[in-house]
Amino acid sequence: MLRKEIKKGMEKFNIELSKPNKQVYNHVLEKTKSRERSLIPANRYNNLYNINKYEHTNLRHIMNLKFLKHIPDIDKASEVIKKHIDNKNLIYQVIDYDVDGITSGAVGFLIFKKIFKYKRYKVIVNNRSWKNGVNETIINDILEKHKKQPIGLVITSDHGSSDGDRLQRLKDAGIDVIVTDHHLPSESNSPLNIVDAFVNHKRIDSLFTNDITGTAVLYFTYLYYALKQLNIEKDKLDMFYDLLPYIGLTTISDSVDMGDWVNRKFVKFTLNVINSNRKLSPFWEVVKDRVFGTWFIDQEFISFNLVAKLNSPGRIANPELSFKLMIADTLQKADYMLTEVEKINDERKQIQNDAIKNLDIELTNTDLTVAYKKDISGIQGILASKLLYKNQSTIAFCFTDEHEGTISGSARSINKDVSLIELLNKLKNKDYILRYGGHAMACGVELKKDSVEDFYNDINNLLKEKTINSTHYIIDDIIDNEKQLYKTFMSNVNELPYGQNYSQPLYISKFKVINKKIIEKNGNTFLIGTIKLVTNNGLSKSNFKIFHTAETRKEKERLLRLTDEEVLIVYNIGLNKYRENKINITAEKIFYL
Ligand SMILES: [Mn+2]
Repeated sequence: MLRKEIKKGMEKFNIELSKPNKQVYNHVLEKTKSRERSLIPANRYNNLYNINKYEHTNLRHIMNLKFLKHIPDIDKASEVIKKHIDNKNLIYQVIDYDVDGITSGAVGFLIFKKIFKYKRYKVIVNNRSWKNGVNETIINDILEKHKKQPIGLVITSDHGSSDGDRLQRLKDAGIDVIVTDHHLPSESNSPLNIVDAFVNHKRIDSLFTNDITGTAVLYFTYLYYALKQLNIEKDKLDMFYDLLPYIGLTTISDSVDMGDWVNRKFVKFTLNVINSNRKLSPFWEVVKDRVFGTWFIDQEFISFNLVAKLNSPGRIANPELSFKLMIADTLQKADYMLTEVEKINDERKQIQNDAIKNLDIELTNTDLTVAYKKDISGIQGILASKLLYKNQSTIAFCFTDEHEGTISGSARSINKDVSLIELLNKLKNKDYILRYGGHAMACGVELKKDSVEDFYNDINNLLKEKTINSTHYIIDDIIDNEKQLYKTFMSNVNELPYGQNYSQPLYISKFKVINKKIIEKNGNTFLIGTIKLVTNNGLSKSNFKIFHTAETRKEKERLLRLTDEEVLIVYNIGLNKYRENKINITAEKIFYL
């Protein structure tokens, strides 16, 4: 009868139960004997491909020539690298300023220094104010350096696939160029047929189908060189394995396809290694030192704590700091650098909180917020997500002046049905739109100065033509007894990692609120409290911790009136590391009966 009641509620609130793939379900059930565990992959995969690959291949099958040779131009790149190393030429790596870029620089530097023992290798870190990609400033800088001391080879990582014309200038100066990247090559300005090797698995002629990060592409390019040209010995290959946690870090930070068996291997390996007693690089050792409340570093810690910190210097200061932290050769240096990075991160938070209170332009209604503020370059994206909460609108854009004569902004949406990229596609012929890119939930856009109001009006008119449906939930399972909840919790842990295309499972249950605390902070409203599961035999023996963020003003007001009532909750299930490792219920949405 409880189940019937929950199902009725699901109908009323437009919640759908996922349909598991039978083949996947039966395959996993046979291995694990667990219904709860089998549901997770069966609700995410349509076939056994990734599961079979994950089960039957190990890291050794990835770290070899037979697998890596399918990445376009990887063999060509190894010949070029060999030529320049043999001639003892000066080699420069050019990296982007986000976590994937910075990490690719650290990995490149560490491989050349520690494994290849090659000293003439330098890294140039891009800066936000110079624009994205391999920009004019970087090219001019390299050409300037080249005049003083000849450079043999420039290698890009995590960018370069849209910089053909600029890289041509390096070729014209007699410098060899290898592009390693994972971004979709530009149609109009691809480096193909300009540079000596264009190592990018997103090229249309690519036979390599895994969705790996920029750091992984660079790492594989160097590993391929080591395997093919150096016939490296086992201890040196072990040193390549030691760098894998850096790949796992970027696999989490760049939100690449987490259903992909290769990415699952990287993240699983990374979490195992950094939580083991193995001696790690000073960077990882000091990161581990700062984890409080528990010894365990999980994906959540990496994305919300570590990645946020590492990105801060690139946002408001000099991204070289994060790079230096990652290559530090002593614990003291790493510790000092991490403290500096943390200071900048705190400063970034302060700037952000001040900015949201004192915006120069703020146009808002229930569907849309468009804001502008002077001098907040680098934090527009974070502010856009804060604006969603502050104004309770469906989408938000935040702009600032980054380059002369234009304003650059970031956009966020809370509703998958309102695709930002589709909206911008419809405005692409407006003369104030200069550049844009991104996807459904997050976008970047550059406008002519003083066009904020026109932009707001045009987007608003497009939104009026659309009916915005409230978010529709697809859940993994209905949970109506305590034993099932515990089994589901264990299954969630065993099926890690989650991410893009392998989302964390969602469940529905009826709970009774035992006690609650409402916290209002920086314009957000949070619920923390204790709940019990409603079962056919009354309430569960165990208490569970609940956490929830109100997304609309209406939800916030209802939360404030919440009593010890029974509610339907759509939730993720996890571990509360800060409260004696108890089961944590993170409510996506609370439905009142
Ligand atoms: Mn990247």
